Amino acid sequence: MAGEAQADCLFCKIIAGEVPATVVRETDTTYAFRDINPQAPTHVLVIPKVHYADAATLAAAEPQITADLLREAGEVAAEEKLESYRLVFNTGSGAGQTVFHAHAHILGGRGMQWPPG
Ligand code: IU
Repeated sequence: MAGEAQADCLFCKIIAGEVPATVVRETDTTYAFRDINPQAPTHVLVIPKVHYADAATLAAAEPQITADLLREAGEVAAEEKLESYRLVFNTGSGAGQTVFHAHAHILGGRGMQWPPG
């Protein structure tokens, strides 16, 4: 059912402590941890503890948790002392989404190009 932990979901396993991750912050509704394959000096993922496949699906079902997630992204950026950063929600495999549990990438600590590749 939407929102419930999925046995085959990597990020649900991270939340459950079944797959290791370097935790940066945790709240009642969100979890932030360092990306295992960082694409910038700072690369943190913020995820909701409830399972939804992508950010838009999460937002439609859980607007408060979506707001929590965005606020937490800002808290991570502040703690990591990022003056500027990129917040990315890859949505769909064509856009590079590989884990189908909603997540925000926080990327910072280097210059960024626009448009992204
Ligand atoms: P994507 O937007 O779905 O491609 O992002 C998934 C991210 O999850 C990607 O950057 C991976 O490096 C990251 N990741 C991780 O942090 N820990 C893991 O155990 C695995 C993937 I597998």
